[in-house]
Amino acid sequence: MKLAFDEARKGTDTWLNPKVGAVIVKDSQVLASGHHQTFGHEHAEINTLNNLKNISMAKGATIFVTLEPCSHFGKTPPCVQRIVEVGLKKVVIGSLDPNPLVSGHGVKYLKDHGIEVENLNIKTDLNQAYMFSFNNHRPLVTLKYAMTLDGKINKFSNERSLISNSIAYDDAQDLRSNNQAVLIGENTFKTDNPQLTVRNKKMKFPPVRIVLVRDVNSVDLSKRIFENQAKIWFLSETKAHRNLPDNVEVFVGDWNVKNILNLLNEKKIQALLVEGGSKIQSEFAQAGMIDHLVIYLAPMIFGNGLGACNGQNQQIKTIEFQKPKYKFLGDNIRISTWRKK
Ligand code: AOF
Ligand code: ZN
Repeated sequence: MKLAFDEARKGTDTWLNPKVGAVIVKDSQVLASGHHQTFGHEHAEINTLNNLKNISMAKGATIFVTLEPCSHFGKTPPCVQRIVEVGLKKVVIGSLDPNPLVSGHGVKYLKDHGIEVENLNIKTDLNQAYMFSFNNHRPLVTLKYAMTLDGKINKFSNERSLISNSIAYDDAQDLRSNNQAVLIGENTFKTDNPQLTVRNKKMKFPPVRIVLVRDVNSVDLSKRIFENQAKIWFLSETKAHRNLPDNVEVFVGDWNVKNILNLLNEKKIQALLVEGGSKIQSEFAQAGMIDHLVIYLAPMIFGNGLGACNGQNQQIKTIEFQKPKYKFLGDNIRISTWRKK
């Protein structure tokens, strides 16, 4: 199973699908291994069976697969059918699949067809957001900001301040690439003018760039976000009555945190990165909707400016986090922590 997990981690473009790996074993010999590589393509079990020298070798063998094999027709046919067809004798799984289309049904199908199934019930971080979003019906929320030693994220509210060094900046790109959506508020959109893209690696499924705006009709179309083809979603209070680029979608509504997370859940977004600014950060904090916090601390003080969460509400409940981890990135420090359970 350890080999199967090592395989699973090789999947780079699985996007909304879990990372899954598998290994086929007979007479204590590893006959083949494989993983799910790309969203919409073959699942781990199928790739592993295809890696056998000869498909007849599957007869009587055991497959170790990190997640319960699927039993539904999705973008690919059910893996359980193929497992039965090729005559595998036993299936050892890392854990059940939380996807309600599959959960428990995969195991039942296999058992109903005379296949021995063992569930090792392994808890891992491998598909953390995938598991979290099915179990909590909302995406896992990471809040990220760069901060000075006096707790400021900006010197003035209408001008961009440089805080992070280039190593911290690169690290934040990796963080973006681990999320399926990146969210900013209107003020950050206007003053920081970010592209919100992942620039340090090629991604088949780059994160959707979400901007909260009062009125999508007043958005300046010369902003840098429009220089890139990755999807853009505007969450606006008013309907668009203008032509927008093809990669733009507009959602109209009252965009409080609860409604934002409901929309993203409907859109199957499993991991959301909130990237500022101060007002939106405060709103997520007030709603108690921060699961993971990443802070880049820079050795400077502004002596003035906007705090990480500047809200109006006087009655916010304190959100407690676990003992933080830290890492030096040059002269900056990355602090990361998970919400206390
Ligand atoms: C497996 N092995 O390697 C993966 C599974 O649309 P589809 O056909 O690609 O199905 C996607 C769903 O299949 C996904 O939500 C999850 O429940 C399961 N993923 N299952 O047996 C795999 N990636
Ligand atoms: Zn499958």
